[in-house]
Amino acid sequence: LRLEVDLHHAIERRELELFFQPQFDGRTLQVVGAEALLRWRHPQLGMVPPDRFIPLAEESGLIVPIGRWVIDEACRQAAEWSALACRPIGVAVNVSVRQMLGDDIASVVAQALRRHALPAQRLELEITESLAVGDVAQARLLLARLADLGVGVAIDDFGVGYSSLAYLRDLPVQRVKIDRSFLRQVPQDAGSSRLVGAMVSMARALEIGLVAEGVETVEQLDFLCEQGCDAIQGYLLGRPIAGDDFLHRLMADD
Ligand code: G
Ligand code: G
Ligand code: NA
Repeated sequence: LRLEVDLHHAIERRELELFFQPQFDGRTLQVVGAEALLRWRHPQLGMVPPDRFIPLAEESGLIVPIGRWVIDEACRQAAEWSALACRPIGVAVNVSVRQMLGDDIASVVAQALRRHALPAQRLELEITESLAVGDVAQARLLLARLADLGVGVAIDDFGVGYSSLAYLRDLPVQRVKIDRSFLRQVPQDAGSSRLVGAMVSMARALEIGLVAEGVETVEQLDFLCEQGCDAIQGYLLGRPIAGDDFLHRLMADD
C-alpha cells in the first residue's frame, strides 16, 4: 500500500526518470534510436524497477498520468538528441493496454510532438498483443488514429502470444519486436535459428520493420546481420542508460 501511496506523488516530486536502451541499424550498427524504460528513484527504497510499480500504476489508474509523463519526456529527449547529434534519432515508448484504452492516447501523443517540435516519425509506441484481446475494432481505430498522426506502432514481445499473426492481419503496425526468448538458443540450436530466420523473412515479405531484442552474444548478432535483420537491441551493444549518458554515446558514435 505504501508503494502505491508514494507513487501518487512520484511525478510531482520528480522521482520518475527515463532510461534509454540504444537501438542499432542492422547493417551499419549505428545508433538510430532508443527504447525508453521507466525508472522510479524512490527516496527510501532506491531504484524501484518497473515490474514492481507498473502493475500498481495500472490497478490504481495512475498509469494514465505516468504514461503521459513518459511520452512527453521521451519526445523532449528525442528532440534534444536529434538537434545535438545533427541526425534523426527515434524513441520508442512502452504503452500499456490500460493506458491505450484509458486515455486519449492520440491527443496525448499529438500534444507531446507539438510541444517538443518532434517529427511524428521519430516516435514509436510499443504495444503488446494483449491490446486486441478485448475489442479488435476499437484497437484498430486507435492504431489508425496514431497512424494518421504519423507515429509508428510496434508489437512488443512478438511471437509469444497465441494470436500474433492475426494481429498482423488485423491491425496497422509498422514494426514487430521479436521476443527475446526466441533468440536465447540462436545460433546453436537449428530449430530456433530457422524460426528467427523465418520471422525476419516474414517481416520483409510484409514490408514491416523488425527489431531483434535481447541480443547478448556476438554469435547472435552475426546471425541476425546475415539474415538481414533491420534493427538490433540488447545488452551486447548497449544496456539501458540515463539520457545524458545516451547523448554522450551518440556523440561518440558519430
Ligand atoms: O527496464 P526493464 O527491462 O526492467 O523493464 C521491464 C519492463 O517494464 C519492460 O519490459 C516494459 O514492458 C516495462 N516498462 C518499462 N518502461 C515502461 C513504461 O514507460 N511504460 C510501461 N507501460 N511499461 C514500461
Ligand atoms: O520488451 P521489454 O520492454 O520487456 O524489454 C525491455 C526489457 O528487456 C528491459 O527490462 C531491459 O532491461 C531488458 N533487456 C534489454 N536487453 C536485454 C538483453 O540483451 N538481455 C536481457 N536478458 N534483457 C534485456
Ligand atoms: Na518494450
